[in-house]
Amino acid sequence: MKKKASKSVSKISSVYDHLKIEKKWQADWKKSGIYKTKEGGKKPKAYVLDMFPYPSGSGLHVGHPKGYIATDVFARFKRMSGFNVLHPMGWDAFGLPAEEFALKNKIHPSIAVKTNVKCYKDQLSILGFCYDWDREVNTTDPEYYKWTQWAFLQMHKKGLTYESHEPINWCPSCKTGLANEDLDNGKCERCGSIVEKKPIRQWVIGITKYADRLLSDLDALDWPNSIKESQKNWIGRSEGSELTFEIKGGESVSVFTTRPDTIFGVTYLVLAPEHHLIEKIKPRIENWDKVQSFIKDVAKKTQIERTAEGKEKTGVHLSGISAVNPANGEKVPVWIADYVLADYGTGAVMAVPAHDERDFVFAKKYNLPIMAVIGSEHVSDEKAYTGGGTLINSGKFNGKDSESVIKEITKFCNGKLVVRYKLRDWVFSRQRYWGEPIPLVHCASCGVVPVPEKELPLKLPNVKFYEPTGTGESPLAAIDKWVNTKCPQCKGPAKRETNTMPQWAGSCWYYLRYMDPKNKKMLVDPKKEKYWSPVDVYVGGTEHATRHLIYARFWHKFLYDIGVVSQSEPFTQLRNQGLIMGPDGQKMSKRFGNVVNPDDIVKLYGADSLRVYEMFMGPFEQAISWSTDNMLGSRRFIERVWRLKQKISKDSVKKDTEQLLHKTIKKVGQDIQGFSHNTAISSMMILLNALESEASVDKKTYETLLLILAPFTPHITDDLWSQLGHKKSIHLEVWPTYDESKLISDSFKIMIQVNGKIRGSLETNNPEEAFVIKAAKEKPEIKKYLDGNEIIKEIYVKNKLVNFVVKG
Ligand code: ANZ
Ligand code: ZN
Repeated sequence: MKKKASKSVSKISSVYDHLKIEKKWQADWKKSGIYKTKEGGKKPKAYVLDMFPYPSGSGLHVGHPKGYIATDVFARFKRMSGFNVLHPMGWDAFGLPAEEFALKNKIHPSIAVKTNVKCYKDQLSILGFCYDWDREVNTTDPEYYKWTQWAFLQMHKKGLTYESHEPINWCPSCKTGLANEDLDNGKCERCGSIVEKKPIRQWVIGITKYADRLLSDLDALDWPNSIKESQKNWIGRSEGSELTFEIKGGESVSVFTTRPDTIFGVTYLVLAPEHHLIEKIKPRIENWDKVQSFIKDVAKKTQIERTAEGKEKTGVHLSGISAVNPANGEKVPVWIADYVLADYGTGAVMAVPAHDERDFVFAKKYNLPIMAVIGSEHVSDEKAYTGGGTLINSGKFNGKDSESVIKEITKFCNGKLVVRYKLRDWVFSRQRYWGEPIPLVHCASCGVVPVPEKELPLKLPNVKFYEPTGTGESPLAAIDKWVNTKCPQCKGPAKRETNTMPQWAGSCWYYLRYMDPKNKKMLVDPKKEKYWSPVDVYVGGTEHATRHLIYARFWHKFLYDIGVVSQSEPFTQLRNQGLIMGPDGQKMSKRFGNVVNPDDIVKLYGADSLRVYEMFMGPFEQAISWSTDNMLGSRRFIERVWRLKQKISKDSVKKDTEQLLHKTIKKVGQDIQGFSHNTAISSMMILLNALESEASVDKKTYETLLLILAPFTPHITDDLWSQLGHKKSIHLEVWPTYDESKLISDSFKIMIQVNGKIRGSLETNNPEEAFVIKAAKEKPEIKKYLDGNEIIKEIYVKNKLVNFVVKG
């Protein structure tokens, strides 16, 4: 990469010295503090937020700053447009990757985080961002996580948390819990052993209590539809019925179904392999050995492996067990299968192979009967018919419409209508060192007791050893001095909770802390919160479509319920940047050796060129490959702006050029507002062409070009601005206004003749022949001459005249 870049550097001229200029202006901005933000004043506010990065050991590649550049342009535009702008940055630095990095390199995670943050900050500063660094936050700073812990305690007090034995991925040979990301096809990434599920005591947050609000409040948000859809699917609200099937021999089992109308088509029942009924009926299962080994096999599979479309579904018949269909009293066989999940619905399914795809495939594979109960015209041997229609083979419901009988059939079967969610409660603990300690104490006589608020932050003990314990417990469990404490209530001996919070915790509310980063008394001062909320634009990658954006919305709603924040949603508008792929079209990654480092690019071509290029590459949301050659185009554009200064004289530009200038001011403003930065740049390129074709350019026009370019190329524009004699930074100037009257004047008047005589005229700004002829014909004063006559010829003189030659 380096070699290639230095070869193309010869192609750039030394029209201007980007290294010198960029350094100078960055130092200048820092010294004068022009990007510092205060609340208050008469200006409207704009809160422009990036998803804060996780500072990894490998630093930034050119793909990372794409979103940061876009928000920087946006923030600068808003500032120039008279807004009081909050545009902060910080670090999401707890979590497994930092801990693993530290273990591998034998440095303490707190040291590694410090080094990585410094490296990230250096990389960001050379790009010329207008962050207010006085508001920087770091989730691993005790002064920050104090409030993460505080919020958790409030949830605990409101009864929103509970302890539960939740399974973790467990590698029996490494003796460690593994995140889903550490699994390689169900095996341990490190040693290749098959990973087991091991139940472990954990803290869980009852986020499902917020499912309905998380869903319904999505409607009012200005977010990409695809993200809203992902959230809807993640929450997964389903209306359906719970129906009960008797099991011969005494027990019963409930199923959740969205299609009670198909109950007469049930040909078997399926339980999740983990279903609690199995233990009870075990003595009556005639093929127990086979069943047992199947259950063991399924336990090794991940949820995705079990349910993914196209994955082969497997199951085992429970010999000797049968159930009774509540609708018609018929006996149906009972199976267990991997495609039925224990933690959705009731963990049991009534299978209707004629009308459900998964059941159909399964029935075909195991030769189970298929019974159609909807619309004889839909019956097929090839696949399930999953739509609605007229019921058949359904007893007294025959002939009725399937949709309309849902309530009636549910009642007929003694079932009930229910709402189910796919969203699960949030397992809010990790058995790791590098996370926020959960501020709870276990006391033999008082039970679970919260750490008093005045003792927060409960700091992570600073220790040398934080390797996994081998028991599945957190490394904190092995630190006796830390674990053994006094019960805050009875003062007797007690033990600290040793689970830590998950990586997602700190990012749930950081945007609130930027509003008031140094407050020692509160998470955020209500006055400041009211002033800045909500975040007006939030920008980041689509990988956060669900987890982060669900957890943060939940956390925010909780804070809203306890009166900490004033609005029920945190992020009004969301925009996602598309990835920048490597020059080879693959995802940029060390593994593919296609990583382009922004430091190299900035050194060779300048931050301003990089910024223009990344914004010009294509639509913001689109993924696109990096090309250093194309980047040179952006560099040349900037150089041309630099050179244009030599053309400044007293003579003003031509009228068309002036019109184009006003059009461009309007378009660039609108485009930045709409995150269409690429089209904003292309319209400035068109303007630049026009200015270059002028014999000379007046100072005012040149300055206007600099002003609208300033958000994109902050260094060179500030430099040229000061060269023109201005004392104040261009970034404190006001966004230029355009003259609406100058825009309308592009319309022209076209005379309309019939047989050479003027009969009317047309005012338009569309010069196209087909449009003009049609519009002319439709004018009533012309129509009366044309009606009933044959038009022999239509003559159009562009922008001037139309003549209809008619016979008669
Ligand atoms: C019978 C039926 C007939 C179904 C039919 C569908 C079509 P959603 O929309 O995702 O909520 N189901 C229920 N619990 C399940 C579990 N634990 N694991 C796997 N599948 C489960 O899906 C609800 C449908 O998914 C339910 O409706 C059930 O199959 C299945 F023509 O019941 B249905
Ligand atoms: Zn106690």
